[in-house]
Amino acid sequence: MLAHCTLWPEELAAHYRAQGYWRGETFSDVLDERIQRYGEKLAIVSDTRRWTYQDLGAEVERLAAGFYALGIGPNDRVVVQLPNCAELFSVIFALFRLGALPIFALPAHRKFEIGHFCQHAQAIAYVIADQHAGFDYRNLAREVKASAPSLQHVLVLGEPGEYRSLKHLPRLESDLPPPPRPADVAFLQLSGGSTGTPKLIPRTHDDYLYSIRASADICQLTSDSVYLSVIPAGHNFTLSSPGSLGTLYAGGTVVMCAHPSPDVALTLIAQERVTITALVPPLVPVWLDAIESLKPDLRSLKVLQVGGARFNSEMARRVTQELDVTLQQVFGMAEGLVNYTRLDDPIDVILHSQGRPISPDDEIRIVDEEDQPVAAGEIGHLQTRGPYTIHGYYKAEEHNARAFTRDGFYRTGDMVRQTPEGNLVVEGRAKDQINRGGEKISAEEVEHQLLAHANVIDCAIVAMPDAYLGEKSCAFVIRKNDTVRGIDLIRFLRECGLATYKIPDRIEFMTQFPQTGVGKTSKKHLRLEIEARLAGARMNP
Ligand code: OOB
Repeated sequence: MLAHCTLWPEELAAHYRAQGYWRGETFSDVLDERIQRYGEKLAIVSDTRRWTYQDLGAEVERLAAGFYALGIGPNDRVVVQLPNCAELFSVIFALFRLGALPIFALPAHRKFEIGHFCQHAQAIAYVIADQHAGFDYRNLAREVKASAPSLQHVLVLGEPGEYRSLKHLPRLESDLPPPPRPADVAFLQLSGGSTGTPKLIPRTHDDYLYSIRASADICQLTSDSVYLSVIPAGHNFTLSSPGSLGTLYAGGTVVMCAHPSPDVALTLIAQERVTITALVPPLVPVWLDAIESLKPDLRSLKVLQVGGARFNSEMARRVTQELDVTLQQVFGMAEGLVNYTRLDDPIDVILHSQGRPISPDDEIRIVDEEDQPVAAGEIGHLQTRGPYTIHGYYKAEEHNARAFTRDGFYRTGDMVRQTPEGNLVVEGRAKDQINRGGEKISAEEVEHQLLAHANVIDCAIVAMPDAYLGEKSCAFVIRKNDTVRGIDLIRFLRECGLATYKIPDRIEFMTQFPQTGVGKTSKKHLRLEIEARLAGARMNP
C-alpha cells in the first residue's frame, strides 16, 4: 500500500462494498475481461493507429514486461505526459498491471510542474512523446532530470534522442509481480489547486472504477458508443466522466483527437461516427461557428457534454437550438464528486443547472462560513463525501487538515445552491483559484513565483472577466521601482518554467493594495478594480 495516503475509514469502505459500488476489481481485471469479450472490436483510434481490444492487450503486456525489466514495479511513481494518443492507454494499463502509479501530467506542464511532481512523489520514470504541438519534450526532460535525482528513466514515444524508446524495452527474464489489489491506489491525479504547490490525488481501483461504471451508465454508453477525446486525455473529465475509460469499460471505441481545433475534431466525428464527446465551455461557440460554415456530417453524434467551468445558459440554449444532440452539463472535480444533468432531464434543468451527483451515497452539504448548513435553496460552500471522493491528498498532511472536515468531507471551494429537485447550480468560488476556460490556476502558486523577482515587493493574482474564456488572470504588483515592466515579469515567469496557461494575462501596477478589515489584501476589491480598469479602457480606448 502506498504510504502518505489517507483513504476511506473502514466503516465507510465496508458500506461502499456492501452497496456494490466497490466490486473488488482492478483495471487489469476489467481490461482482461474486455479483451475476452470484445477481442476483435475496435478499442482505440489515433492518428495512424487502429487498435482492437486484442491489440491494446498485447501492447499492455509488452510494456508491462519491459517496464518491469527496467525496474519499475509496485508503488513506483511514473509521471506520464503524453498528448492524446493510443499509447497513453497502453502505458497506463501496463503501469496499472504492475501496481506502479501513473501521475497524469498535462501536455501544457513545463519544468516547474513536472519538476515538482517528480520531486514530491519521488518519481522514478517519466514518459513523454518526442514532440507535440511544436514543443520538444526531450528538452524538458533534460531540464527536469537535472532537478529530480529520483528519476532513473525517461521513456519516449517516437525518436528517443539520448533516452529510451517505448518501442525498445528490455526483455523480461522473470515473471511479472503479483497484480495490485482493488483497494490499492491506482494512480495520482492532479488537483486544480488553490495552494502554493500542486497537490496529488490518490485514486484507488475500487473507487475510480465505480465512478467510471456509474458514469458510463448515466451517459448510456454501450459497446456501440464511440467517444471522441478532445481535451487533454489525462484530465478527469475526458478520462473518466465517462470519458475514454468509461467507453473502454462499456466495450466501445475511443477516438483520440490530437489537436482540439474544430476542423480536425469535426472531421473525426463524421469519419468515425462518433456518438459522444466532451468540451470545455470556450470551445462551444468555436465549434458552433465551425459547424455552421463547414456543415460536417454530425448525424452520429448523440450527446455533447460541457463542463470544467461555468457554462452560460444562453450558450447552452444555442447548442440545443442549433444541434440535434442531447446537451449534458458536467460539474466535477479530480478529487472525486461528479455531477451530471441526466440525458432525459427537462430542458430547463439541462440549461440552468450543473446536474446531480453520480451516487446515492454522494453526501452533499451546503454550509456557511461556520460550517453550518444554509437554508434550503440558499447559496453556500459545497462539502462532499462519498464512494469516489478522496479523504486526503498524497503527502499533504497539513493541507489535508484544512481541505477536509473532521468527519471526512472534502471542502470543494465551490459556492453552490441546490434546487428542490436536487440539482446543483454553481454560483461562484471561495477558493483562491482562476478557472481559465476549464484550466485551473492556483493564484498562490503563481504569486510565489512572482515574489521571487527582485523588483516585486508584493503581488496578488485575481480572475478578470473574459468574453471568450470566461475568466483570465490578472496580476496586481507593487514594484520596488518602475524600471521593471510587465513584460519583464512575464519573461521571468516563463523562465521559471511555469505552464503557459498560468502566466498572467495582464499585469497591473499599484502602489498599495486595498485591505480587508483584518489587514489582508482584499482580492474582492482587486477584482472590482480590474473590472473598473477594463471598463474604463473600453470607454476611452
Ligand atoms: C474538472 O475537474 P478539475 O479538478 O479540473 O476542477 C474542478 C473544479 C470544480 O471544483 C469547480 O470549481 C470547477 O472545476 N468546475 C466547474 C464545472 N466543472 C468543474 N465550475 C462550474 N461549472 C462546471 N460545470 O473540471 C472536472 C472533472 C470531472 C468532470 C468534469 C470536470
